[in-house]
Amino acid sequence: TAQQIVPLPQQATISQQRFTPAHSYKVSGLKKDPATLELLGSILPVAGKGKSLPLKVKKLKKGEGPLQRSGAYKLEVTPAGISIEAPDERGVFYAVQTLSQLVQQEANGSITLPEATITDYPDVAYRGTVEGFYGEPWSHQDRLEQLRFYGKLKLNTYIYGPKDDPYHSSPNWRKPYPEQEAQQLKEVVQEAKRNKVDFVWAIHPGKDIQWNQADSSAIITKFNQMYDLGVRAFAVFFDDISGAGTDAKMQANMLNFIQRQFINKKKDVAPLIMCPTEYNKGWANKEPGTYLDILGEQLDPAIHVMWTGNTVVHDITKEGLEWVNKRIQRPAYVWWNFPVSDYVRNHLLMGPSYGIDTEAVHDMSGFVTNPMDKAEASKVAIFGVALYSWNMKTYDPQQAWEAANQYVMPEAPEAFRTFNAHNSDPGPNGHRYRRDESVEIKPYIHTFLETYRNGLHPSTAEAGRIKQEFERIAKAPAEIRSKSQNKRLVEQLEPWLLQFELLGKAGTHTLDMVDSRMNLNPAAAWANYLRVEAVLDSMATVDATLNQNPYQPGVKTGSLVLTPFVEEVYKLTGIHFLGGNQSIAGANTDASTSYSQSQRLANQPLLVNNKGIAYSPMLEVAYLDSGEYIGFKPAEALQAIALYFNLSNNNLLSWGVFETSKDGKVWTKAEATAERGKGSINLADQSIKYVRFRNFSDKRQNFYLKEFRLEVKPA
Ligand code: LTM
Repeated sequence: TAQQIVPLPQQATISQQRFTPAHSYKVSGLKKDPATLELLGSILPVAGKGKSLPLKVKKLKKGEGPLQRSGAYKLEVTPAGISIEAPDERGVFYAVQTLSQLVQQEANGSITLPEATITDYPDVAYRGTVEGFYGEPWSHQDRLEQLRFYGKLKLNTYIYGPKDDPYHSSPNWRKPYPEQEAQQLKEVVQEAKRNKVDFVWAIHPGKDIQWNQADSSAIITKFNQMYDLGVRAFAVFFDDISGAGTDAKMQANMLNFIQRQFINKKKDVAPLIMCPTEYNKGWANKEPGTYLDILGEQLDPAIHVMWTGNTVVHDITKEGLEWVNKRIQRPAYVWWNFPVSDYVRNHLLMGPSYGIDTEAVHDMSGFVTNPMDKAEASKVAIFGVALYSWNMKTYDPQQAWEAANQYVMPEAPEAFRTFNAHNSDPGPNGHRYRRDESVEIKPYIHTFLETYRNGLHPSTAEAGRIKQEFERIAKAPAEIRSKSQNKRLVEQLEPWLLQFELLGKAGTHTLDMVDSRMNLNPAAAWANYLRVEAVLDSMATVDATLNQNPYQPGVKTGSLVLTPFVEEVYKLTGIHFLGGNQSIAGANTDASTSYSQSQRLANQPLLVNNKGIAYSPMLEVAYLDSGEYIGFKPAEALQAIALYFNLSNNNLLSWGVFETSKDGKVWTKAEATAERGKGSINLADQSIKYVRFRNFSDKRQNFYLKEFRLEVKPA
């Protein structure tokens, strides 16, 4: 049925009966487009000699309405032949993609087709992804595979802007790519063309741009180099910068210059895209006539302006878009920061793509998602975005997610679904963005816990349902590893698969422990208690040894509902058996805290362990307003040894001061030296109980919170 075609066509009549084509097909009207021909040849018998059925491709007549959009098509399938009408090559390619979903290979080797009439077109003109995250960029192979995936799902945009590509951003944006990288990008561009995806190459020059002729020319020179590699779509990003580069008038001037001197002169490049510095409402100056209004008034109307929503990482709402669209005087090009995980690197975001407004079709010019550094794992979320942006009104996040689990791991969809259902929330984070997790089991867990907290016997119905889930969890990783043909996906999931399997075991033992305790079998309960403890220990080891990045090291799974459940039931049972306050294996009981007064850093998580306390590094620009400070108060039992900082600000000590205190009232200046905002301070004075860094100037000061860490030892 039509429901089985992804993304869902706008209008489709598809018969229940299927027929076997009487002959092979003779293709006419298909202009030299090897990719579409090849795809056709792989799904249908395409004629050599003898009798044949017509497969006619026609250019759709010029007219009005959605069928004129790039990628639109009409497809008609009858036993007498197939006809495709489309306004462009992309539309023909999409018609053949749809056709490939109608064709079925039968057991006897023949193929069958249903009779079908389909009229289809995209809701949003530009749909796809922006590889725009911090951290290790996607591999070459990952990119090629993504583009094939986009082609199948009728996504037409891939914006290339990995923050850690030095030739996209500082320090090397002015330089050409070295030979090997250039060659690989050329291959990526070719794969994009085959899949009718616009490869958009983005430059991120704002960290050190000079507003002069030399740098304007440097951008155009670089764009020309990329043009020579085959690139036909371009973007300029001004996100996450501070200083001179943030000036709206200068940005608009420069972009208009690029529009005139490059975009307009080349006849074959797509509209220019820019990402503003104030790319979300939370950071936007709301005063009339400021940054966004300046862009709105001065920027050539042909240039697209990106927008992440009400905050950096946020749902996308119609109201939010209406707000910004008025200011930028054009529909925003949405940059959705999901399922990107560069700010929560110990989590995977495998849940549904929800929180994107299905009423907002007229309020956006494009919709791209910023994915995880794990390209294959990101396909679940990207699948949702493909369905949403093609046919918005019919988009149902849950249904799309169910279909994605099938589509991305057809060999083990149930196991994959189980894994994804419990790996979706990013955990507490500086953006305060949270996702639902473990939705189906959550009510049972709540009831169970309420009962158990009161020392009562949870009902067998609840306990049984929960145990069944943990058993499923324990089995899912092995099934995924053995059945999935997608080795790259399994590799990207592996640390979390390992942790998930352990969680399944810990949970199963937990239920056995409670059961034996309630059935007055303390010996068995105790044995299970020790089993839970052992598995929690293993989980702590995995967390402390795998995925040890400096940002959010470790491996979290089921972190919203299931892991806290196991930990609490283990703890309650420990109290029952052992009395007192049992600490959870591997968990940190350190009472060190931050001692900060800063609006910007209020939600920034801390990394605390027995060696010290640190701010989780921040990716975007940080600031302290006049008088604000960031600092730490180590736990009573600990003594501060040294403070390490890397705030990436050349004049750090001209506006900020490091201070220590015994009581949090009287502060003493700590002598510090800093090179480009980086340094350390020795604190080997036993009486120091507080350390902080304070902005003593009379205005806001920007910096990057790359490192701010207090080393401690037992007092
Ligand atoms: O979102 C934008 C426009 N810029 C950056 C991204 O590079 C980053 O991946 C996300 C999520 O951390 N946040 C940003 O600020």
